Amino acid sequence: MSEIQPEIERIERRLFLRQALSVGALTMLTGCDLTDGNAVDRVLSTMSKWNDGVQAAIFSSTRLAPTYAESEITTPFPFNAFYTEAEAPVVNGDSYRLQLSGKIANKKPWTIAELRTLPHETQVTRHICVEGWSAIGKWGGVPFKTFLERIGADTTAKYVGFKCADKYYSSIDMATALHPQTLLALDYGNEALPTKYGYPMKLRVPTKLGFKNPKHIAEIFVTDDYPGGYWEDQGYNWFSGS
Ligand SMILES: Nc1nc2c(c(=O)[nH]1)N[C@H]1C(S)=C(S)[C@@H](COP(=O)(O)O)O[C@H]1N2
Ligand SMILES: [Mo]
Repeated sequence: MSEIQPEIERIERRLFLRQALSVGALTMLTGCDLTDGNAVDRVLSTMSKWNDGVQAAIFSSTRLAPTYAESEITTPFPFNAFYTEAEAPVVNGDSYRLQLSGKIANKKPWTIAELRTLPHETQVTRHICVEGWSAIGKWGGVPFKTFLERIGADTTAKYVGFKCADKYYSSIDMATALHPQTLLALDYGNEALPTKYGYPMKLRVPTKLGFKNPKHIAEIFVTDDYPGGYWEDQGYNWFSGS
């Protein structure tokens, strides 16, 4: 520890200097002071998009999110959405068909029963919401990589997008879609997802923040065109790794 201490101090000092510089640079480069809200927003948005690239570059497709013991599960697991729990969409499981579009070879819609014939895994992981809470839960479902391969998704494409029954939408990078812990979750605990947690299906992505875990998925699409998302389009950082 004693040998690496000066090195740590050096790095901290450099980070500090660089941060101090970037605030000044923001004013200098843009020619606007920090009271010009729109200009500042544009700069921050550009920085956030640049940050997406950095996060994607350092994202490791093999590094796993921490997993927990069942005894550590948060009970009751919190509900969250852009509306109240009573307003969560009630999806009819019998008539439900998961729609597929974009760069996918076999776009045949899937029933829930068909999805349940695919390989099934469970995970106990932590969900982290930008609103300032986190909770440990248990989800079960089909490894998303298995599903993408099964439908003949073009895994060289850039994005996988999601449209939800409640008009929510989101999208993730292909590397995250193929990550071993990314799950097309059909279950919460040992039972089918209840309405509040996203029946009949949500994407569980423990390597990303909560808002990148779409519930009530109605359609999945594969594309090279940036699809954005409900919160992403309001300024939340798109990559949002956890
Ligand atoms: N369809 C849909 N999915 C959604 C949301 C939403 O409003 N609608 N909210 C997101 C946010 S911000 C969070 S924190 C989690 C909450 O999931 P939970 O209710 O299972 O805790 O769902 C995410 N997925
Ligand atoms: Mo969230």
